Amino acid sequence: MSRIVRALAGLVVLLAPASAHAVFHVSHIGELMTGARGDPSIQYVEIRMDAASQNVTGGTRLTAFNCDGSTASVLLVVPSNVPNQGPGLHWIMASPSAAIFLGASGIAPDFIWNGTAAGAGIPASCGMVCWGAPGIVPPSPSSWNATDPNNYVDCVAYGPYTGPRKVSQHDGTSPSGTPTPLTPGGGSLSLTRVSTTGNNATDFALACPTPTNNAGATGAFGSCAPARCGDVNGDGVVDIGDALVVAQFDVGLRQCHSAPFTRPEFCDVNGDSACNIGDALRMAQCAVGLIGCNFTCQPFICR
Ligand SMILES: [Ca+2]
Ligand SMILES: [Ca+2]
Repeated sequence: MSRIVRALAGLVVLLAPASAHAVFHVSHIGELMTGARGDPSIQYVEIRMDAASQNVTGGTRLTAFNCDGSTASVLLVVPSNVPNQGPGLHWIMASPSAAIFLGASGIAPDFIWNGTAAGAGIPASCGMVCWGAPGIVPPSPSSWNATDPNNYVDCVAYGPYTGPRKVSQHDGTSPSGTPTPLTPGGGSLSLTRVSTTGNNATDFALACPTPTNNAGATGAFGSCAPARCGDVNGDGVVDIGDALVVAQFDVGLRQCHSAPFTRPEFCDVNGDSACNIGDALRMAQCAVGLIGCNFTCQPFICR
């Protein structure tokens, strides 16, 4: 019996450091979206746990930085832990209220903030969103600086963001690297993590939103055609309709992210970092079968 007790005691000693160093920060921002269903205040940030026991979330912060990083707005101090833990599990923080987010997505958020107030939202076209806290367990929020990206577990910088980024790798967390040129504010697609290399530019893609709460329920904001280069009107195909929208944009008749030009990110099919008649021509050529339609897009950002 005593041998078993000793073995168990040894096991506890072996396991203790691992659990003590990993109660919330072996996680990443999995998804980020603002402007779902055409409502700028409907926003969410989804966290994905990458290991067990990452549910000690109470006291962590969600903070949005503006385009040059000169302002950092704390959107939410997470009020409690989440009940469920395990690798691959998620939880979400959403705006503007539980009822409105439930109505828009079909699922209940785990936590909410009110993004309708000025400065209380995730910027649509340029910025950075950080979540987390320093330390082994989240310390008192008043004890640490919310404007320093290095204090967080994960940061996602996007668009032409020029402010400070996360370079720290404390407790095994990832740096943010180069901002992704993609943006979370298109209204139909979310900024979705596809890898965890520590470089936002390669770790994120636009995809149909799949906000998933801590109970494992996944929501949606109506029908969503998968992301496709050249499909600037988001109807799932690249055809003459897209060419027309781009031609109209080129002469100033269309605005980015205003229907039908809902996905300007997929305009630059010829890779010259601009969206103009040259792209419309290629889309038209693809529509009539002169060239293939499997384009590769350079992200094009309307400012
Ligand atoms: Ca289309
Ligand atoms: Ca182009």
